[in-house]
Amino acid sequence: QHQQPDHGVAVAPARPEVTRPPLYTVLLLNDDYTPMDFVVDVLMQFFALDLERATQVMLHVHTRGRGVCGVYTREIAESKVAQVNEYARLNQHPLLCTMERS
Ligand code: TYC
Repeated sequence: QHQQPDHGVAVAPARPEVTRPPLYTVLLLNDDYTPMDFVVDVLMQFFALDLERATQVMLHVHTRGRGVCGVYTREIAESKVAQVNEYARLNQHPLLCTMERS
């Protein structure tokens, strides 16, 4: 069997190694004024939840104060937060979306 020559260069062990980017949790915060159906609409439109899951998340936020919309890499999370907050402002609702390092 043919052998590769050993050039004596130190190499990393041949172990399949991946690096994963930091993840960020995107959250919705509760408020007293944003209509429930608007929040459900946001969760369906921007986070691809179906009606049932969007309703569950909305009710969780309503009762617990905050809730998870999804987990993304930094740029995607930043984009979701900006889009949701802009959409809420445009519709004159005080709804707040935020993110934190997972
Ligand atoms: N608390 C709001 C209401 O009673 C509903 C609501 C739910 C608002 C979730 C914001 O992120 C929110 N109309």
